[in-house]
Amino acid sequence: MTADVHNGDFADAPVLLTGFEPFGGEADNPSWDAVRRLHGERIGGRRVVAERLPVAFGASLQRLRECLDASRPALVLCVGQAGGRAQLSIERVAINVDDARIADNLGARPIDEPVIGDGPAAYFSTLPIKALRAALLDAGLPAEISQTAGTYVCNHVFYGLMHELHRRGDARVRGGFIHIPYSPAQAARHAGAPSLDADSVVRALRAMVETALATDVDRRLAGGAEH
Ligand code: PCA
Repeated sequence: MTADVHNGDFADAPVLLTGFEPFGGEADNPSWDAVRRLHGERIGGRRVVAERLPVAFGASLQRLRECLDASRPALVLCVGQAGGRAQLSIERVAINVDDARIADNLGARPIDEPVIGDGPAAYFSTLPIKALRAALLDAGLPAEISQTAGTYVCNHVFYGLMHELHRRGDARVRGGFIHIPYSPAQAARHAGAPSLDADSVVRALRAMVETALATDVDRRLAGGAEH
């Protein structure tokens, strides 16, 4: 068990934002294109650190753990591309399953394996997800609560993040996962697919970081789904 990582300097702890390298034959990944633009900015009084993760089972989590050790953040938002989704998706739950439809960038294709062998079935996001959705809608940005982050590398990273924060044992440090739509340039190569431009994604991330830092208790707003 790692000791409390903050030792009293929590007030100076940064916000860690992660995005991913391209995968699945795409030239770019809009998650990295957005988070990199916030690197070094101050939001809600905290400095933003942006890092890029590989799209690979195992290696992505290894890199994330290194980023957590190096930056000792107060808040972590991991961001990934969900081609085909029409809205910013605030993920509610990470599950302990790797089940890859396509190989990752290192050629691995795990099927029905746990992310963490002795981990619990699932972790909830510790972000105030309803408050984040409300903030995005207020800002004129399309947003939804998502009940599944899938079973590919994004869910792997989300589960690993929540497991790691739980293990480190500082309940002040909150984290979660946001899926974003294709960029317009990507959607141009996928006929009919919805997209969101990078400026809107950056604005959304800023609003979510601000709101997460300012919200201790989540709001009680409907955000469920029938299927
Ligand atoms: N999206 C993938 C992995 C990397 C990314 O940006 C996913 O949704 O699992």
